[in-house]
Amino acid sequence: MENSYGVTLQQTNISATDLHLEELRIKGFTVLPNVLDESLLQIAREKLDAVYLKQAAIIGEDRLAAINEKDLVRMPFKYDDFFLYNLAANPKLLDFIKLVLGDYFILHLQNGIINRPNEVHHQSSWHRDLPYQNFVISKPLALGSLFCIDDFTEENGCTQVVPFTHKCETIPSIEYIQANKVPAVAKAGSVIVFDAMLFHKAGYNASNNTRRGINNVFVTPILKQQIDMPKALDDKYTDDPFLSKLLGYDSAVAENDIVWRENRLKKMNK
Ligand SMILES: O=C(O)CCC(=O)C(=O)O
Ligand SMILES: [Fe+2]
Repeated sequence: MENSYGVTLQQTNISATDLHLEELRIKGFTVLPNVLDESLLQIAREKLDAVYLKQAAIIGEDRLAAINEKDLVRMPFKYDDFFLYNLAANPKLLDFIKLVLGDYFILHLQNGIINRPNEVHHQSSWHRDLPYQNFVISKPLALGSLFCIDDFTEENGCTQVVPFTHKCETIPSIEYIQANKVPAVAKAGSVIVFDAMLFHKAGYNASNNTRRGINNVFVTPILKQQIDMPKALDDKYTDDPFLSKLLGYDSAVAENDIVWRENRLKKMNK
């Protein structure tokens, strides 16, 4: 039992979830353990590598490298719905996300990171997941959910975060970052949930094994998606109300005023 004195107001937590919420709110990140089991992780590793090869064949690895996209897998769930059902729409994860973003949020992006030994990855530059934005807001608009597909260790270049920076309008100095960054060490199968405004980066992989992660960013539907998922998916999943909401079909920008009103009539059952 921790002692304290002079305290008249203190948060009390009832469940483990309450502590995760508290960490996310104060530090800007938390680690949810045991979201994926080893059998799913094994499949995820193979499938992620396979989707990357497919994407590299489409665009060309040299051209990917030229735009800082090497070893980055964009929208893997478009190529294999394994990444939709088990990751982006994972019920255990979404139950948690809902506690923060409320009932209406959409998937903004799904990115796979393949952090190979002794190679510098583009994600190993400090950034926010809502890039170019510098503001402080009382509740998050966007949450990152980084699935650890392999163990995240200091040696293999786990994510580095600067706690509390989701509450900093201005990015702190290089000296501050150096002195205050922390490694987000986590077991494979965990999900690092973080405020998208938290300053973070991938670490340098000095081990002999690849470190894979898959980030899913969820946003309030007033923010646009990184890729227009309804268009990219060609009406797939529209027969599933839950997925069509999550994937942004229901909050897509109306083509014009008439369509907007037709949608409203439909929504209000008129
Ligand atoms: O690879 C990591 O640990 C971080 C990845 C990342 O920052 C991202 O996907 O936005
Ligand atoms: Fe990131």
